[in-house]
Amino acid sequence: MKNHCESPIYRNGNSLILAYDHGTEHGPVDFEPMPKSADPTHVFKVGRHDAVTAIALQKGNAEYYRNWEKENNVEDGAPLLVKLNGNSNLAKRDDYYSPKQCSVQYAVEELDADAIGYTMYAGSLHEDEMWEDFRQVQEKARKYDIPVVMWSYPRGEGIEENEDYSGQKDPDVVAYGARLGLELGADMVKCKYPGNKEDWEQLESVVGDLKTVMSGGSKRSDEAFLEDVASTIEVGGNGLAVGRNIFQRENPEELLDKLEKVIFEDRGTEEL
Ligand code: FBP
Repeated sequence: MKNHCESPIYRNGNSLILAYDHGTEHGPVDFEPMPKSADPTHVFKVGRHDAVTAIALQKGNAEYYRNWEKENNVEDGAPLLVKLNGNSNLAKRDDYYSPKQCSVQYAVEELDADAIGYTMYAGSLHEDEMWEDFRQVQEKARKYDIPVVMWSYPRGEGIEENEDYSGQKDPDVVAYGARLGLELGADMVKCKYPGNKEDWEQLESVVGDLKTVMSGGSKRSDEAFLEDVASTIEVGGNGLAVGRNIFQRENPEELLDKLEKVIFEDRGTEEL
């Protein structure tokens, strides 16, 4: 873990990452509730909101983003986090695996990335392979001195066989995934919200000073979503990485205004 406090992906030590890799992970179905969100430039524009400290894109959209900035003289676009690996849900595999589509070198030298992201499926039959991929990514990122964000999503056969396992938001499994972020050398870990403040507090107790952000999840009401985010901040979380709860809204700016207060200005939901 390194403290990249000067990195543009942080503001007052916290982050709001606008994740837009869903076309890879889930397919265009995620854009159906808000068809204009299928147009990457619509989401790039949403990323200009002050609350957004990074936009997370796969390689192709990252190239698109940099061109869009250049062609439109955009100077206030969100810092770029290039997501190095990803997988579609079209593939048939024996267990979870997320292959790399972009190198750290390409992300930094060609795309001018401010940070990189990597999905880790600890617990999968392919864990060994992913740890080796991550080792290379992490060591290379150190050379360029940019933050490494781990999407830490433990899942796979090994975990599912455990009779106590309650699903991908199982608090023990989520906390284990967060801890692995620390142990494997990430600078920030992105975890599923286990469902309540106490469980996030438990997670915080096992990661030292590692930055943690809550993964947005499927769309819910403004109130419910803000409550979850505020809960994580209250017990030491560092913000949010969110996709659907932003781009599936007609006017995401309204929610971003509120998230800005909660994440960066230490305001409780009762003050919004
Ligand atoms: P959401 O806020 O929409 O949940 O996005 C967060 C994210 O991590 C995305 O970066 C990614 O596309 C997706 O969730 C993957 O979620 P899962 O693997 O659980 O389907």
